[in-house]
Amino acid sequence: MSKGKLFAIVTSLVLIMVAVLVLTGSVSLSAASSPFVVRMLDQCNPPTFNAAVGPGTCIGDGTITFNHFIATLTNSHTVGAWHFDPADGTVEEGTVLTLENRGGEAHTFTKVANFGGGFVAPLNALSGNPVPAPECATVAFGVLVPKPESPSNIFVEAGTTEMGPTAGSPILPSGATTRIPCCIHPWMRMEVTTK
Ligand SMILES: [Cu+2]
Repeated sequence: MSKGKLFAIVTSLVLIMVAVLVLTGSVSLSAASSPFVVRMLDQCNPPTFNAAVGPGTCIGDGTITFNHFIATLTNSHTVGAWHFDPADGTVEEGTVLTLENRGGEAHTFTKVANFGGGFVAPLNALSGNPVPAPECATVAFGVLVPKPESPSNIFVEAGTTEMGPTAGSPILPSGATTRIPCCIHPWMRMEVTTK
């Protein structure tokens, strides 16, 4: 083999290796840098919510007063400003969900078998979900007791971000659609499908 041919072969091998490194590097980089972001949103108005429910219930600069919130829930059984964004999504195995609470109140990200009520009885009643989902609450002496926090029942405080489950894990099994409500505001619902 001539020196020229050898040089050409070595050069092309090096180029292929560089290409492979760049490709695999960029693939893992894009997978790591594009988690599936779930936003938890509301528009609670701090002065009126904190006066009605208690100090620290609501922070931020939301514009929907407590009275308007209750009136809307009574009439419509839902308040649109309290929602997950997106409300549904399809994710690849290995995708890590990021839970961003951009609202002024706490919300939960809770896996349930079936949608139902949460652990706040008045909000269950007004939203037309009288029976709590067992993954949200147990009933003890007629009182709703929230289920403790766990990897499938994640409480996200206002203005904070938490790591959620990974698609393909038992919480978000592959080839299935998983139902996820907020156990405080049971009309807040989303569905995640893992490919
Ligand atoms: Cu909520």
